[in-house]
Amino acid sequence: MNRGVSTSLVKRFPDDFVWGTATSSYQIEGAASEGGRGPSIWDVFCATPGKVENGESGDVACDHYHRYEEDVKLMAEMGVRAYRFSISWSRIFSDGTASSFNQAGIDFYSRLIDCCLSNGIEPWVTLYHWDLPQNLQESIGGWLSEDISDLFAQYADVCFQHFGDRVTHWITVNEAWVVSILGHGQGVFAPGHVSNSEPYKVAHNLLLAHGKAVRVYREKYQTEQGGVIGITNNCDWREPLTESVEDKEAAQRALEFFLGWFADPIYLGDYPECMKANVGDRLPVISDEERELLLGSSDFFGLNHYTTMFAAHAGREVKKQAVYGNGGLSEDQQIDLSVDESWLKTDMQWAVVPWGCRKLLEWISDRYQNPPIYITENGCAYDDEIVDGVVDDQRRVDYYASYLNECANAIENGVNLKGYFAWSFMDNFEWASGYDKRFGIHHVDFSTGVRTPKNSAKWFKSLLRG
Ligand code: GBH
Repeated sequence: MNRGVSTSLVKRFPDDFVWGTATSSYQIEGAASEGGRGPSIWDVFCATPGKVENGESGDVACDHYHRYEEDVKLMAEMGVRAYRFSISWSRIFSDGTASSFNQAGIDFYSRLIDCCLSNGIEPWVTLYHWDLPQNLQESIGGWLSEDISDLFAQYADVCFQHFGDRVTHWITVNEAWVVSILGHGQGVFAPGHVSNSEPYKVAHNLLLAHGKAVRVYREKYQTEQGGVIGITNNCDWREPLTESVEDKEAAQRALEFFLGWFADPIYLGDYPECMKANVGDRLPVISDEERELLLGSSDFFGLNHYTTMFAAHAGREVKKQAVYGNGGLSEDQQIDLSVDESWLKTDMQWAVVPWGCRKLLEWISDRYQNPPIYITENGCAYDDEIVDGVVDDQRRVDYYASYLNECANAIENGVNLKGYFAWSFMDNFEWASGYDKRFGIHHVDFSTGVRTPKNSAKWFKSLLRG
C-alpha cells in the first residue's frame, strides 16, 4: 500500500475539505416491496427481458435497508466525514403523489440520518437518483410530462420538511444527462426510450424540477435550516484529438453538449449557442420566467466524473459508434470520439486519464466564474476478489491516488474544489450491468451480504489519518 504518497497527498487539500463516499437508493437498498415502497421505473426495467445483465435487479441489492447501521459504522471506521445517499421517491410517496404519503419511508430515512449524525457523518442527500415512481411513468409519461416538475417539488418539500432539521446538504437531481440520454435517447437505462427529441424535453423538465425544488427550499426552509442545495451533473472530459482548430472546436462543443446543456442555464441563463444551432426546434426555449427560476439556482457545482475521450470534428457524416461510447446524440454534435489505445481501462472499459479530471475542473472554473465545486462521484470498477479475507485492489488505489493528485493540482491552480466523494462506498447494483461491475471500496458478497473493506478503503483511512 501506498502510504508514503497518501500522507503528502492529503496535506494538499484544505482542512475543511469534505471527504465522503457515495451510493444511491436503488443500487443498494433492496427491500423493494417492504416498508410501503411503491415500484419505480427501475423495477419495471429490470423485469423486462434483455435490459439488465443476467436479468438482475435491485430487489435485494446490498440489503442496506436492513444493514444501514453496519454500513454507516464502516464509513466512520474509514474516517470519512460525509455520506452521500439518495432518497427513493416511491418510499416517500408510493405512487409519486402526495396522496400516497408513506410514513414508513420517512421513518427509514430518519433513522439513517440519525445514525449518520451519531457516527459523526454528515448526510448529503440526493432527491433523485433515477428511481422514478412507476405510476408517474404510466399515468403522465414521467419526465416527458409538463406536470412532473411540480410533482417533484412537492416530493422535495416533504423531504425538506421531515429531514431538513438534520440534513444541510441537498442535491436535487443526479446526472440529468444520464436520465435524458441513456434513459430517453439510447434506451439503455429506464424507461428505455429511443429517440432524438425526447432527451431535450426530458432535460428541460429535469432542470425545471431542480429549479422548483430549490425555490421551495429557499422560500420555506433555507433561512431557518441554514443548509445548501445544488444539482450534480456528470461529465467526461473531451480532449481535442489534434491541435487543429476544427478539433479544438469539436472538443469544446462536446463539453457544451455534455455539461453546458445543464450548467449553462443555471450559471449563464440559457442553453449553449452550439446546441441551439445544431438541435434547432427539438431544443425547448428557456422562457424569461424559466430563466429567472434557473439562474443562480445552485449553491455549489456538483460534479460526477469518471473518464476521458478524444473528440474530433466529424463533419456531416458521423460514424455510428457503440451505444455506450458515442457520448450522447453524437449526430447532433458532429463529433467523433476515440481513446488512446495505451490508456488503461477499467472493467467498464472507461479509460483511466487523471489529467482529464484536472482539465475538466479548470474548464468549469473558467466557464462558470470559479464556483465552489464538489466532486460527488469518482471511482472505478475492477473485480478483485477476496483472498484470505483481503481484497488487494491496487488498481483502484492507483486510480484514486492519481485522480486525487490531479484534484490537488487543480486546487493549486485556483479551482475552488471543496469536497470529494468516492463512488462507491460498496459494490452494488450497477444498473444495466447488474452485479458484475464492482465499484465499491468495500466488497459485498451478494449471496451472504457480508461486507469486507478492500485495500482501497484502508488506503482512504490512512490518507485521512494523515
Ligand atoms: C454514475 O454515472 C452514476 O451516478 C452511478 O449511479 C453509477 O453507479 C456510477 O456512475 C458508475 O457507473 O462509455 O467510455 O463513453 C456515470 C455516468 C456516463 C460515466 C457515461 C461514463 C461513459 C463513458 N457515466 N460515461 S464511455
